[in-house]
Amino acid sequence: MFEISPTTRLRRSPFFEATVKEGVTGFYPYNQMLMPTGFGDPEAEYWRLLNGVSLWDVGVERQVELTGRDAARLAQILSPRDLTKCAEGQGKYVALCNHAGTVINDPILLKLDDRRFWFSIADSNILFWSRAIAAERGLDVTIVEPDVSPLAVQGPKAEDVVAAVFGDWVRELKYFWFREVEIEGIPLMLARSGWSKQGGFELYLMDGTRGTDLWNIVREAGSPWDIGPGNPNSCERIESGLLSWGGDTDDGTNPFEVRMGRYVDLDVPDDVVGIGALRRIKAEGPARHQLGIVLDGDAPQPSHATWYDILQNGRKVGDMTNGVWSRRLERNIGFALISQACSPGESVELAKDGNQISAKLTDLPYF
Ligand code: THG
Repeated sequence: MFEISPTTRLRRSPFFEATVKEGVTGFYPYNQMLMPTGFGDPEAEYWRLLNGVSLWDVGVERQVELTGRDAARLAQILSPRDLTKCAEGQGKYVALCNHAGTVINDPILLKLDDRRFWFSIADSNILFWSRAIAAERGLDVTIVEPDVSPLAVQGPKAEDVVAAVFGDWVRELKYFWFREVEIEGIPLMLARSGWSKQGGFELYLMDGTRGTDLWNIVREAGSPWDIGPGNPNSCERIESGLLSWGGDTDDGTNPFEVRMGRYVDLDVPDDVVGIGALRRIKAEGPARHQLGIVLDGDAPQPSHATWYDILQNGRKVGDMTNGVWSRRLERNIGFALISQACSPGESVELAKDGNQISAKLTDLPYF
């Protein structure tokens, strides 16, 4: 037996105490923080997200804040998506790429105003990356990780709960737009977003001392709809086709390979990092694409902790990057990062723990 030794290297979210009180059963590290991974009843947590409303500590989605005269310029230099039409109070899903066109993070960009932006990041260090690019380009911008921690309210009843707390105006808030609000003296940004396709909001808490207070306010307001704790749900997100950067991508994955081509504008200025490589990749045609893969058999497979080879006619053609027992399809489903030569409808074999499992490629999303 061993334990994780006490360390400041695994930071706690402002909602940590609240999740412990709720009976959190596991964590994994994400952005050098502890990310809750369950509350002991995966079945109930899944159906609550699909039919009701679920409350998630996603404080690990750290913000990288750009402030200053060149903040907008730097945001564009880092994102191969045209940001000229991004309005104040609007968010955009972007693929940050390196000079080779490899996706190094897939944050939501929030435009607070012309001189202030947040990248709400996935699990890689964009603080160092953006500081390095800003310094090399001589830009006038300050880059910090602010005291901001998202709390997600997800599910078909999320709107009722968030409206009960903040008012009916939230029902008019458009997808990925946000507004600054306060509740009981707690400052936050309220956005319509979240890593599920069941609808919902994210409350970007802007005072890390008030995490438990905010959790309790939403928890109590949600009791008529039977709100309960949850976390980003791997089953729902695979069924819905949502990408997990670092889980479904490797050190050579470009946006076109993982269905992010629609977030790449090839005519952004030439100083955007990676745009030259992306134009070249687009012209030559990317090597792989992302498809669904459905395994034969109706018994749940153990969860993934590694990629598995996908074979066709005995040759490796790709990897199954993530897989899960789909409670709606009652099949093991997953994502395939696979040669462009393979298409939906084709049969493949999955090499898993010494066995070969027959499988079929499908389109994404599943729902
Ligand atoms: N919310 C916030 N920050 C985040 C995430 C989040 N940071 C890390 C991670 N999640 C970033 N990755 C994603 C991936 C997908 C989506 C959002 C963040 C997403 N995608 C939709 C889709 O693919 O269908 C919609 C994208 C669009 O059309 O614009 O929502 O969840 N704060």
